[in-house]
Amino acid sequence: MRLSRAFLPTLKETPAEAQIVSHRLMLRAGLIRQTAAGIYAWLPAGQRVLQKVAQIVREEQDRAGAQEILMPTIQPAELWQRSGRYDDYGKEMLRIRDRHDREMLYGPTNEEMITDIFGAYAKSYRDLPRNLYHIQWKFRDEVRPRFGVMRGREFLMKDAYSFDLTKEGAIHSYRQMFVAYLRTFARMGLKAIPMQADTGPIGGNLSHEFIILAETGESQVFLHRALLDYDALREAPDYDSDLSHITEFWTRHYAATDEKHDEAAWNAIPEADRVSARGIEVGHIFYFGTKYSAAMGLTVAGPDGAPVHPEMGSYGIGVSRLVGALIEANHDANGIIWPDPVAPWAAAVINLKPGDAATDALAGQVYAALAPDALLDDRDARAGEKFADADLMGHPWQVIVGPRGAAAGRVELKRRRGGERAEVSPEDAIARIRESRSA
Ligand code: 5CA
Repeated sequence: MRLSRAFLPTLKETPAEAQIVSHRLMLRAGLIRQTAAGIYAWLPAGQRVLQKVAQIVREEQDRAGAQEILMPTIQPAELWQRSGRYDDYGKEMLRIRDRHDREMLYGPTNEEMITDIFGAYAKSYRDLPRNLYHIQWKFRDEVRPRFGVMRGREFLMKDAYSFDLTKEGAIHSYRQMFVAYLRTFARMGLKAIPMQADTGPIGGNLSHEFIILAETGESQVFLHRALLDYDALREAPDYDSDLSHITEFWTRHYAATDEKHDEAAWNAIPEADRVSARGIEVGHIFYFGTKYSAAMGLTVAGPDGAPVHPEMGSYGIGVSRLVGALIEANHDANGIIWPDPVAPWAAAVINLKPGDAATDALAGQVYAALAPDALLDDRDARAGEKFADADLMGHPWQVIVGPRGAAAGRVELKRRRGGERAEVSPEDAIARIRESRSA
C-alpha cells in the first residue's frame, strides 16, 4: 500500500479520553475509531493486526484438534431459558425483540448454542470427544467499558467448546487447550501465565485465567516467582499423548487471581518468591462437567447403551483485547513496537525524495519485492514526519531510501525494536525482513 493513497490516519496529539498507553497509541496510530461507548470500528492497520492475531489463534486451535465453525451473533432467548441463564445474566446481556416480538439477544458467549447444535447430531459415545470453536463478535453491556478494546462492550472472542464421554476425557481436553494457549501467546511474543481463577457466570470448578503481567492490568494476581521465566514448550506437544507433564509445573506452583487467592498457601511461599502484581486476562478456560448438557437435555448413548450427558468445557481468548495487551507489552515513547508475527506490515519503505527518479526507482523496487506485506511512504512530506509516523505505527523494519543511497545502490535498514541502523544492499534488506517475518 502506498501511503499517498492509503487510509492510515495518524494523530499527533494525544487523545484526552484515553487513560492507558495502549488505548492512546491505538487511537494515535489509527488502528481504531470509537463509534459508541465501548464499541469500535477497526481501521485498516488495526484490522490487519486483528486478523494476524486471529490467525495465530486459529492455527493453534486447529493444531490442538479443534474444528472451526461460525455461529451467529444473535441468539434466541429460548436457548438461554433452557439452560436457566436467561435471568441470571442480568443487565450485561443486550436483549432485543424482532418484528414478531420474539425475544432475542446479542450473544455474550455460546455455551447454550453449541450444546444445542452439537446435540442435534451427537448420538453415541463414538461422536466424542469433539472440540468446536469459532472466532466471533460478542456483546456484553459492561457497566464501565474502558481502556479502549481492553474492556469493550462489543469485542472479538475465540471460544471453543469440548464434549467428552468421561471426566478424565474432559480433563485431557482441558489440558489440550491449556497447552494450545501457552503456544498461542508465546507465538505472539507474550508471556501469559495460567492462574487459578473464579468461574463466574460460566460455572464449574476448574478454571484458569491466562494473565499477562502489566501495571495497567485490571486483575490483581499472586504468583510464585518461578513461573515468571519458566518455559515448557521447547518442542511441539503431541496433543494425543498425556499432557500432564507439561501442565504440571503450573499446578505445582502457586498462581491465583484475587478472587481465588488463598492466604495460607501464599504465606507458605518463601517471601522472596512471592510476586504480587497487576495483569491483563487474555484467556480463560473452564471445565464445568455436565452443567449445560444436563440442563439442556443433551445425551448420547454410552458404550453400554445407557444415555450419558457429555462432560463439557469452554475456552475463551480475547482476540480484540490481545491487540491492546500486545501494545501494553511492546511500545516506547515514540509509539508501538509490533512483534514480527502480528505486525500489520513487515516494513515501511520510506522514500525521502519522491520525484527523484533514482530514489523512486530504488524505493519502488524494494517495495515491490515486499508487497503486499509493506507500506511505501511516497508522500510529499518532511522526512521527520515520515520517520515519526513509521515509529508511531510500529513497523518492525524501516527501509530508508534517499538520493545519496540510491546513487550508490544502498538503503538504510532500521530495526524499530532497539533502533539499530545499517547501510545495506536492497537485496539484504529484503532478505532480512522476509526472514524475521517467517521465523
Ligand atoms: N464462555 C467462556 C469461555 S469461551 C467465556 O466467555 N469466558 S470469559 O468470559 O472469560 O471471556 C473470555 C475472554 O474474552 C476473556 O479472557 C477476555 O480475554 C475476553 N473478554 C471478556 N470480556 C471482555 C470485554 N468486555 N472486552 C474485551 N475482551 C473481553
